[in-house]
Amino acid sequence: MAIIQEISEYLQKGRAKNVKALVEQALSEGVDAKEILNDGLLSGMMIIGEKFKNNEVFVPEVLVAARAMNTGLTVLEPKLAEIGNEPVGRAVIGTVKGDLHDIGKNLVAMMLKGAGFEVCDLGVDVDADTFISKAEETSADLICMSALLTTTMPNMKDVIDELNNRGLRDKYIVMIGGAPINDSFAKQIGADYYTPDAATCAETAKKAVMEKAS
Ligand code: B1M
Repeated sequence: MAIIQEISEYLQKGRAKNVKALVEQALSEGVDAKEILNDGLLSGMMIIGEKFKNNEVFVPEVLVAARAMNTGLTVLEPKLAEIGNEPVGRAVIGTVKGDLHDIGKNLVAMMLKGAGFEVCDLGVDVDADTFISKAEETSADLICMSALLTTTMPNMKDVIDELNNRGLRDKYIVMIGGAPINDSFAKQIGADYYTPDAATCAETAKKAVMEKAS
């Protein structure tokens, strides 16, 4: 089996140690770092994302796969920095003010990373100013917000209102999600996209960034 394929398959099984060893071996054999990233790590993570979307795997499997991906990325990062690998885009992500739920948000962050985004995770209980300041500071393309409580959903609108107040609304693609969120709420508050799960969020984010750039 080609080493790249092996990396993808061990990643899908969440075998971080094997992924690390194989990435090191591939680099020492002269395999291109971008090929290891795109066809090994990211493609493995996209397969897991698709299976998660189709209920073929569940949260624990995604978490161990993401951990394996991060282990592989740690080995690869110095090489990627040397060759100046550009991310697909940059995202800031957080759970909105007043809300401490972070399991779904973490999954979305991992999937975005798995899709090739540079992700700045702001954590939980994030206010509008923090979302916007960090987006400005990191030259983000996307502002991604998660909410799990009906009482904190309105805080997503505060971020969008504040973007409008600062004349920055058009600069960012705003994506929202979380169990109580739906498409009509996204339209109502002026978000660009609602997506129901982490894998769809990553796919949509990729398309949205490409569309905006074209
Ligand atoms: Co809370 N909680 N909780 N809780 N909790 C819910 C959400 C609740 C539905 C439970 C219930 O009553 N049945 C309920 C909300 C009711 C409502 O508002 N309608 C609730 C409540 C009331 C509360 C407290 C108020 C309870 C209390 O203290 N009285 C309190 C609030 C604290 C606060 O936030 N201020 C509270 C606290 C907690 C814990 C701390 C105990 C814990 C959180 C631990 C943590 O996150 N680190 C917790 C948990 C675990 C839950 C449940 C059981 C599970 C949530 C979860 O992690 N799901 C939840 C009930 C439930 O949902 N069944 C519940 C798994 C996760 C993978 O799914 O986050 O939906 P989810 O993410 C999905 C999608 O929504 C989507 O992708 C993920 C899947 O791919 N997604 C996005 C998420 N963000 C996205 C962003 C995107 C796109 C997609 O774009 C940017």
